[in-house]
Amino acid sequence: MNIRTVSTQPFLDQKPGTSGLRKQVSQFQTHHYLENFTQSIFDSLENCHGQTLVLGGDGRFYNRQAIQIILKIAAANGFKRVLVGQGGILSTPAVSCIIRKYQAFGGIVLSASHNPGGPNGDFGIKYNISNGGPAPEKVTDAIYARTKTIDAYRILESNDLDLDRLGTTLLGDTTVDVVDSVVDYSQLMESLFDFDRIHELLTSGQFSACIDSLHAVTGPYARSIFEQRLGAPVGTVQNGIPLEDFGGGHPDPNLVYAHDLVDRLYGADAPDFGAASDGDGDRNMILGRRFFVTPSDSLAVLAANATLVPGYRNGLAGIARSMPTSQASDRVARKLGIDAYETPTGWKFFGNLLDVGKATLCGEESFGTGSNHIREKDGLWAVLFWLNIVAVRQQSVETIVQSHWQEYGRNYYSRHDYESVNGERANALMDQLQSNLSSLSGQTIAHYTVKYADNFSYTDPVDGSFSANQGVRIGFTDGSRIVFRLSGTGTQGATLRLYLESYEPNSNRHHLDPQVALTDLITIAEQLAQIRSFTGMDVPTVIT
Ligand code: VG1
Ligand code: CO
Repeated sequence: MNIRTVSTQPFLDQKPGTSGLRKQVSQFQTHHYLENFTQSIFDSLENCHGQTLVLGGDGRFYNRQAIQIILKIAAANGFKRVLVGQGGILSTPAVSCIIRKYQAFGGIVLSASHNPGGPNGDFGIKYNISNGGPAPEKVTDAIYARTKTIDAYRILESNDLDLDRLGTTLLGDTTVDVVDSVVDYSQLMESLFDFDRIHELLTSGQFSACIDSLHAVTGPYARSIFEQRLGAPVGTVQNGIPLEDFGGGHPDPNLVYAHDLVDRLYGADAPDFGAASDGDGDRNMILGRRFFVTPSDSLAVLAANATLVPGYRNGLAGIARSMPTSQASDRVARKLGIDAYETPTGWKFFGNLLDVGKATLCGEESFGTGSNHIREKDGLWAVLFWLNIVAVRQQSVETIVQSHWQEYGRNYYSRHDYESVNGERANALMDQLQSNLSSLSGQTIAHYTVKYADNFSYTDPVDGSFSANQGVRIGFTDGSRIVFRLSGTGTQGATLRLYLESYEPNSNRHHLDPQVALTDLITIAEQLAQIRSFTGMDVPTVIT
């Protein structure tokens, strides 16, 4: 066995963001770039000798090459066993599932999620710990610190492995198991949901669904679960073969980027149910016939109906949401008499709450929902959850959401993204907002009175870790909110996210277009933040 120690120099831009390290493919292809980061991960772990690692990615350009490199570095660092998805394919939730099932030490997911792929697109790498969840900040901070001082990495000299053939190979002293990408995950789904009832629904001839994988990682999972196992007609899954460039699209499940699906659900002969997933399969969009379910509402509806689903029959311990996510789920928690938690953006903040059993369901406004079944958000899990509810209630998606609003009131919600903004100007906008915060409290703007204006910070109730600067929020006395933050997942310039929420208890006013219902708040946000003049943009690039 020939292990080489290669001298290297640090790259100073390897700071993980909201969800791992994301850069343009060309950056990852720079000599030593991926090697440095991988070695920095392993150097930051207690001791990887004799441990098991899970490895896979969303199939984007450079996935296979990266896997070969990481396998050889893992072997040189003493891992006893690596489980790698066939063809290099594992969705983010599947990695989480496999880490937990086989009690692995951790896992590496290769994905830049919703960012476009291909030679001119983005690539990413994230590390998950032994609970199956994203590394918490103390781990990503340690990895980042290591990337700034690293001077060598270790790599095994060996031929590339065949990633397409299932089975076991020795790589130096390390056992590499190429495993089926889907089977463990689909068994877990079957343990949670009423597959018989969903099968009945999908084969009844009375109900049709369209699942769009956007040419990304969920294709094999969706075809296996919905078409093969649950009997939905072939063709129910569209864009179901993972492509290295996602067919040139953004694998982002929202009304803008999943337009093929949206056209079908709003067209003639629309199916009853539509869903799309993102690049790495951890997020989802749910549509009914000519009806869009806001992700924040989706979390609230799943929570309110959880006991209809076998895996949650005994009820929920608590519900956690990220700060910008609407407060709709808090209302459900109140009614159920369970705790509601508010965390910073990013799934890593839910890990402790799930581990100690404080939260059962978690969600983010960015189309991510999940539960304690794994430690990641989970796109197809949410689709199955919805189908299970529809199958039990025998009602349309629209009826289910509308009756939810009747019972709880409607939290109108929208997110406005300003993408590819000049970084300095975006920071200047946030600085300016920040400096005005202290004078805002108590002020009346239009017919809104400011109740609080601050920059959100969070102390983890389980381990006490503290995270500051998680977004500027302005709350009004009637429960409405405006939130501003800069994205931590982009690779070019900055993305400003503006989140808007207002509450409407009166069911005669539940039919409005959210952009209309939120008009006043949109105007106030512009007044407070001077978005137009700072960004030079008149309108957002994406509205969800
Ligand atoms: C975005 C979303 C956040 C999500 C993150 C990773 O982060 O807002 O809710 O957890 O993406 O999701 P940001 O920092 O760009 O707002 V994924 O599916 O890209 O792993
Ligand atoms: Co994702």
